[in-house]
Formats: sequence, structure tokens, C-alpha cells
Amino acid sequence: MTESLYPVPAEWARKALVDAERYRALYRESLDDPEGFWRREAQRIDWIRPFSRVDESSFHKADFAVRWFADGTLNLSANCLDRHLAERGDDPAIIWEPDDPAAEGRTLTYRELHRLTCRFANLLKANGVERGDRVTIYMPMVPEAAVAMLACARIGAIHSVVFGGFSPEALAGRIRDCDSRLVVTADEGLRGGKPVPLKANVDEALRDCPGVSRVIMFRRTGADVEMKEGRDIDWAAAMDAAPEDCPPVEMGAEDPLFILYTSGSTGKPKGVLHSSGGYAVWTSLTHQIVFDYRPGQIYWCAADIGWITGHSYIVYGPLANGATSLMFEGVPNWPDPSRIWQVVDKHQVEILYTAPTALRALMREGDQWVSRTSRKSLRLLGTVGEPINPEAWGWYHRVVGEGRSPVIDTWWQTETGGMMIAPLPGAIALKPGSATRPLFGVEPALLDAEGREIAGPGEGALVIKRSWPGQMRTVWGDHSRFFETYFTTFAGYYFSGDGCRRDADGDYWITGRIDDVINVSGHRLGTAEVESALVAHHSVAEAAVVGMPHEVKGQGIYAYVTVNAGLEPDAAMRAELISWVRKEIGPIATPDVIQFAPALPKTRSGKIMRRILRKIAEGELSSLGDTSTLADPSVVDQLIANRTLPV
Ligand code: 6R9
Repeated sequence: MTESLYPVPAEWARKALVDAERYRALYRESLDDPEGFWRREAQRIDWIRPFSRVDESSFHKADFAVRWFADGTLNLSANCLDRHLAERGDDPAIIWEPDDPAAEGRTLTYRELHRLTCRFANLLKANGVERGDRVTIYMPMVPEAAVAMLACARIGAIHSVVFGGFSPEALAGRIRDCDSRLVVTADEGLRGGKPVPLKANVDEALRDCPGVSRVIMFRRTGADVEMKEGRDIDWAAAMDAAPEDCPPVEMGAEDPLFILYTSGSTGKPKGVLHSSGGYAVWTSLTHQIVFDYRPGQIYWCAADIGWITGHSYIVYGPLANGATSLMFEGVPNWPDPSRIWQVVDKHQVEILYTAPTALRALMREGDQWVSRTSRKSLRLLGTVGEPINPEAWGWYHRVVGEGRSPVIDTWWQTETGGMMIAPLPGAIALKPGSATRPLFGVEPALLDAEGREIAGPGEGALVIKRSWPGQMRTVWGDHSRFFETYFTTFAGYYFSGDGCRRDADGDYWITGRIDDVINVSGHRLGTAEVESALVAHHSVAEAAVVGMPHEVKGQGIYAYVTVNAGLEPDAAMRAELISWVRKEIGPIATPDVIQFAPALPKTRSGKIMRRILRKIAEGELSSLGDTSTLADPSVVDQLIANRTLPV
């Protein structure tokens, strides 16, 4: 394999917060003297009561725990807001760019964001929300979404943000799982000129959520929506009445901060729980060093706050660092494929953080959409969410950045809280497609099928050998599922679910998920989730879902469906099943292919052989492997003969 290498430019080596020598020294220290390293690094956060204990984690069954700075106390909203007021209260905290480029945006200073957060926190309290209560946030990309999150953090309530693209069913499941009593939403969202009926979705979801007694609704579009007497509250009117003074609550470092649902290889989505202290240290540290962030720079993370990237790198990390965080309501290709670069020019963005899927989609539209803009303000380009193919990397670097800006590929997960493997721009030479080196305190290893560590170059399962401050603390309501999911595949290690290669230089190359999770446009979906949506349809007897290569989305969804006896599957049923899945989960789960199959390939013990289904979906018909252990090998020929192409 030929690999191009982009050495650290001299100017970056000279000016960056961390150069190569410092990276080596600090990385060493972080592993050799973690206690000293983290004691010092944690000083970036204002503690109310200082911690005396640092890392008390163990990945072993006997004393299993993930625990950092446990006897310290703090408030994360105070770290993101109050402590900046004296020095930079009038600096912009959030710049909001609306969906419609002709509409007026907003800029909220730290002082304004603080004021709104305090008011909203009082509003939550007035509606019965207490420390430890769960609040579900189902909002469009408006600053009020961040206000709602920070207000929860201020009073010690646990927020659970649900992506605005999820269906009423998916929303209801997430509300019930964590037993939220209050939901924060908007009348409608607006994306690419189209309204998203958030309030109507909430109304529908709440038919199955008897525990919810309050809905606070922000008016984004002014649409005519139903307000349920005694339950629904208008944001603006209630905010006017809410007092402005709201002291932050003293929280333990290990008190829960938020729940975020994510898909795994089995069962329903799990509520990943993050706590306050370690998460604050981790997001603040990684945001600062990976982006080489300096106060005053305009920084844009183009994710949605419904995902972990939005939590850690639109809200908590940047605001803890006193950064100016741009929040974008729209989509990259509306009104035209030039939008991202126009926003960059309009706000003089210096750091841009986006996903490979967006880059691939824009790359297809041609360079002219990029080259008609200036982009001179850009100095660093980040990516996250899925492996970035070298073509997209090269396009980002050459066309978007005109060779001036490093492309920083960051590997991490909802579970890790923040970035884990990424090149520090002043320290590490870049390789297109490689996330390169571990950040401080991160000790990765590659394991072979027998669970043995691979030394030197090689490929295997990516695990992490010791805890780091930003690690998830538990699965909400199911601590044993936390242990079972991540620490039993390889005893004593955190298993990421990803495959990975390490080259001779020690650089890491993530190869993608090796469990039953697929990554569609950077969104994680469990194949089991899509399957259970399909079999919930009255015509479906059985379904098996696998990933397939997709030029823009990275992976697409390929579903094999067996219909009930006596039914004749046709195009109408295919369309019906597609819209059914969209209704059950949301548009991100739309199957790209539905292949009707009279039977699925099963072992004699009745297990579906997914390996074969994956190969057929990938079109790799010559490498199906051994099919002799199937109960009925002729099923495979049938499947191949009926292979279906994406519509
Ligand atoms: C932050 C986020 C996590 C999964 C992860 C992996 C994939 C994320 C990546 C990457 C290759 C990168 N992933 N970043 N793969 N290179 N730079 O995306 O969290 O939604 O939980 O997804 O995404 O497969 O395991 P999450």
C-alpha cells in the first residue's frame, strides 16, 4: 500500500500548543505517572471542592469501576459560563447561522448565554425538575438547545438529547427508558427549507409516555401547533416570568451529567451515561489540543447536538474553553452545495469539524462550488464519525484547504466522551485515512482472535487498556449490560467494536466496525434495531439486515426480508416496508435495498449466517466462504439469483 505523508509544517511545529517533543514527553508521562499528569491537567476545570483521589477505575470483574476525581465537586455549567463572565462576558459564545441564508442569524455572548441558562434553569425548577431528574431534549439546532442542556447541568438534572430526526416511536422509547417527566422541544425544526414537525412528533410520542407531565416548547417557525392545556408551556412567555438568579448546584464529579442513546450490536439502543468531572476535563483538554484552539478563534463543529459530537464539541468542550462556537441549523447542500463554504466566509471560520459523508456528498458536486468562495480564514480541518477514504481526505486538504490546513482525522465514540486517537497538528505527521496516534492517557492495543495483544504492525480488534477521564460510566438502568457489552469480549480490556490496523510507524488506521453495527452517513445503527422494526410489520416473517458499501453514506442498509406464507411480495410492499422503517426509527434508517428472500441461510442450529449475507450485499460473490455447514446450502444460490440493486 502506498501511503502519502504530510509532515508537520514548520510554522505549526513552532506555534502549536503541543509540538512533537512535547507530545512524546506528555504522552509518556500520562502513561507512566497518570496520577501526576491528571492531577495537573484537571486544573483546567474550576472545582468547588478539590479532589484528592484521581483514577479509581478497573476493567476487571472483581473490582469493576470507572471513576475519576470522585471526591471533587464542581458545576459544569459554571465552568462553561460563569467563570468566563469577568474576562470575556461580552465575547461571542454561540454564533447561530440559520437554515435560510437570507434570514437573520444570532450571536449570544457569554453573558447572554449565562442569563438565558439561569432563567431556563429556574423554569425547569418551577416545573418540578429536581437534581437527578431526567429531562428529554428534542430540539432543532438553535441556541436554545444548548441553553436547555446547560440549564440541566446547572441544577443537576440529567439531560437526554434525542436527535430531531428520530420518529415519535424512537422518541417515546427513549423517554420511557429513562423515565423523563419533562420534554423540551420546538414547534418545528427547519432543515434545507423544509419544516420538521417536532411538536407533533412529541404529541404522538407522549401518547405512550404517561409519565411526562410537562412539555416546554420553543417557537422556531411560529407554526400553528396544538398546545395541551395544563401540560404544554410556551418557552418565551414562561422565560419572561422566570427569575434571572440561579446559583449553580454543587455536583459530585461522578454525578451523572447526561444520557445519550446509541446503537449497539444487540437489543434496543442503550443509554450511555456520562458524569461531570472527568467528562469536563476530557472534552476541554481534547478540544484545546487537537484543534490547537486559542481564545478568539471562530470554531465550527458542523454536527447535530443530537449526537455525541455535538455534546462534546459544540457545547461542553468549547464553552469550557471560552471558545466561540458556531451552530448551524441547515444542511450542507441547500440552497446549493456552496453553503458550508459561504458560512465559513461569512463568519471567518478558522476551525471546521465535519464528517466524511458530508465531504463525499459535496465532492461529487464538483470543485466549482468550493472555488467560488474564499476560505482564507480556515486554518484547521477536522473530521469525525467514520473512516475517511483517502480521496475525500485529499479533496478536503487540496480543494477546501488549498493545502494550507492540516486535516485532523479524529477517532472516538459516544462511549469515549471525546476524541481518543487523532494527530495533534503541531506534533504528528498526517497520513490520509489514518487517525494516527493516541491522545494523552489513551493506551490502545490490537488483539487477535484469541485475545492476544499484537505487537508492532498488524491488524486486530481495537481495545483500550486503561480508563480515561471521559469514559462512559454505565448504561442507564443496566450496569451489568455496561460490563457485558464492553469488557467481556476481551477480559480486562475496553472493546471498541472497531477493527484497526497499526503500521510500522505506530500509526493507527481504523478499518470499521467488526460487530453488528453499521455506520450510515456517520450515524450508528444496530442491524438488530432495523430487523426488529421490519419484523414488527404484519407481513414480515423474518428479516436480516447487513451493511453494504455506499459511495456517499459510507455504508448503506441492505435488508433481506421473508414475508409471511401466502403473501406475494411486490414493489408496493417494498415501498410500504421502507416507509414503515422510517416511521419506526426515522429517516436515517431508510433501507437502501430490500431483497425478498423465501428463506435465509441458517446453520443447523438455526443461526443466520450473516457473513454470507454481507458478502452477497457487497457483491463479493466469489468469496462466500464455506457454505457446507448450512442447513440448506441451496438457499444461497437463490439469494444470489435474486440479488437486488439499490433503487
Ligand atoms: C464520535 C462518533 C462511533 C463509531 C466508531 C467508529 C466510527 C468515528 C471515526 C470512526 C474511523 C474515525 N468512527 N470516528 N471510524 N475513523 N475518525 O462518531 O461517535 O456516533 O458513537 O460512532 O464511529 O466505527 O466506533 P459514534
